[in-house]
Amino acid sequence: MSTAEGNFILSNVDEPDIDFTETGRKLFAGPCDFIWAAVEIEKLPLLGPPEIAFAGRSNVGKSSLVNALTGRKTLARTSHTPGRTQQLNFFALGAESPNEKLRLIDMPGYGYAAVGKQKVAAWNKMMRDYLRGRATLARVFVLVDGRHGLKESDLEMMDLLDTCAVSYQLILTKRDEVRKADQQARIDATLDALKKRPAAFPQVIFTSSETGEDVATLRAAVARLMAERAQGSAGVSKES
Ligand SMILES: Nc1nc2c(ncn2[C@@H]2O[C@H](COP(=O)(O)OP(=O)(O)OP(=O)(O)O)[C@@H](O)[C@H]2O)c(=O)[nH]1
Ligand SMILES: [Mg+2]
Repeated sequence: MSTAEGNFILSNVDEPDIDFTETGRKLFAGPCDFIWAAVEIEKLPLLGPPEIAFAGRSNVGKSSLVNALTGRKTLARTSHTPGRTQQLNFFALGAESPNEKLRLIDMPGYGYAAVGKQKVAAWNKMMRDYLRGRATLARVFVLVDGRHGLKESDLEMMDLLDTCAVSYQLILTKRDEVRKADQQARIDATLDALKKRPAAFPQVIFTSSETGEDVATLRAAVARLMAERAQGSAGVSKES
């Protein structure tokens, strides 16, 4: 599936049975560095490799999941207090250019009012502008607290992504806090809510950044996405 350097071999990418777990492991096992923080939409980094962004309500576990994916504890700053992440934080996987393979973007949370209306409005605008207009954005992972399921503000985010035709996938978080007996029902209810949403990827992953449960599944989903994109652009260049 992949070489030792983590480069993708593109044959058979369309086969649903291919297991991307090992490719995903290798993709995230390399160096990963914080490269950029943006508080204004005018000051984003130049376009580079594909980007995946982590969005979700405040305190849902976005920064924790970036750390879990990359196997680090303190790459992204986390906190018990909502409103920790206050800018778009860019992390480069595979070190900086020219070896950069993928960027992870840890976003501020939505649905949190205690920082003041003006600041929330500014964050929301920046997030929306980024999500709507970033050419290299491959997928947005919308994180939802697995203990509570979808909230109104999540539906609003999904509306925005559907309207802008930005591909997104739902991740339920804090699986370790949800009784085993209730986990499948939570996944099913979330899948149900996705049915009529055109830009939603029809798979829900239920992760725990505490225990690492299903983090490998998410790595594999990202690896598959990368391989599909690489195959897509190879196809385009072949035709032109
Ligand atoms: N039990 C459990 N706690 C988690 C998990 N993921 C995150 N947390 C906790 O949830 C709190 C918020 O985590 P963050 O990763 O900072 O959340 P965030 O979505 O980045 O929050 P903002 O930056 O404020 O929007 C912290 O206390 C984490 O330890 C998880 O999988 N299980
Ligand atoms: Mg955060």
